[in-house]
Amino acid sequence: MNELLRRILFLPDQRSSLAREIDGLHYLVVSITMGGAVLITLIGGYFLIRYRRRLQDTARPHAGTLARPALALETVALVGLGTLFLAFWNVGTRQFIDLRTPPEDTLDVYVTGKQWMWKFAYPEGESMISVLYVPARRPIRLIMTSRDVIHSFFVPAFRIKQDVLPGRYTTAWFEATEPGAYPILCTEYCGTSHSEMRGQVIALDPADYERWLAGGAASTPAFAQEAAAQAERERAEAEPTMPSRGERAAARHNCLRCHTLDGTPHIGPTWAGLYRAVVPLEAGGERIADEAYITESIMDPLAVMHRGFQPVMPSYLGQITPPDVAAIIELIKSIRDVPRGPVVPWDGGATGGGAAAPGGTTP
Ligand code: HEC
Ligand SMILES: [Cu+2]
Repeated sequence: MNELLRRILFLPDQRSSLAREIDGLHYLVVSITMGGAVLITLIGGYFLIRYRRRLQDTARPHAGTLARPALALETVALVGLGTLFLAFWNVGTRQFIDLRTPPEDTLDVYVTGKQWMWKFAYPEGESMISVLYVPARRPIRLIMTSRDVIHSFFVPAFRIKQDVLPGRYTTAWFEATEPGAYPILCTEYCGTSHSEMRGQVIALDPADYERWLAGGAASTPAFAQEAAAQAERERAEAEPTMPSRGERAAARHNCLRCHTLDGTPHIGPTWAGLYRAVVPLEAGGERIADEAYITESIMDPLAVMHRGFQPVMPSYLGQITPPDVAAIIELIKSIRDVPRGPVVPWDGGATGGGAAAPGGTTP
């Protein structure tokens, strides 16, 4: 019966000590509400036919004749619904308390959510990303917090779901009933790659778990290695790429107020097609726009002025972190094939073109 209902409702396997109980309440609520809906539809249909208006009835309404039995029926229905509500509430509360109260002898794991991955740390010192190894048939308590926004830790097979908040700890517990790999999902929309914020709980036989503790991932059974490899692939996909991080850094530092990414002229030279282009310098001579030149332009813009542009770019020395500079360089590299026209300062839309001096061109 459990198996049939589980399949009808498309629920995943029940693999924690509490999963079956939680599904039980779910089945109860779903079957009673479905039963109620069918009953009401049948009674409604019957009344529709039985009491439909016939031609000869027009002068003789039914009203008033049923007052007493109707009242009795209504009382029965109300008491019945009230009892049902109390029954749901009773079972639900008890389950909630079970879910909130971990047993005494739990194994504790610290969980940190961040855009867009799960990190796990064991009190003994191990830590890992995306993959949580636990022994099966042993209660595990998760002590969770977030480094950035609200996330939610969800393991469908265990029927646990708990919000994870920045600046606060929340807890959840489970006991995996058998070894296996169980997907973790984030169920609180947390930004662009929310849907890729995944992971795996790998429940191992206690003996295998000891082996993992001693020898690491290489000494786990094949299913565990496969699941760990998949989690690693998913994590790599969720990781933001260098150019996209560069675009965010450039926006944060207001670079994009003066520079464009699509080749259109602006206050500063466009970044489209800049990488490895030949840049004519105000002081005479020219430079190839490689990593060194780009970094110099960011740290000491007046020392390497692009010919024809105004000396308005501030120095970012001490203002910008090396990872941000690297990400911006990767962004500039990623648009080296975007076509750029003659690189001249934007004339502010003034009539006649103004003082646009000849700029550099791509070789
Ligand atoms: C106030 C406008 C302004 C801002 C803000 C600004 N720049 Fe510039 N940038 C310029 C101008 C004008 C030039 C050309 C003159 C020069 O080389 O200093 C330039 C030149 C450059 C160059 C050399 C390009 C070339 O073709 O020679 C790079 C690289 C650059 N900026 C990167 C950045 C980065 C990265 C930021 C943000 C961290 C930034 N700029 C912020 C105006 C700006
Ligand atoms: Cu999330």
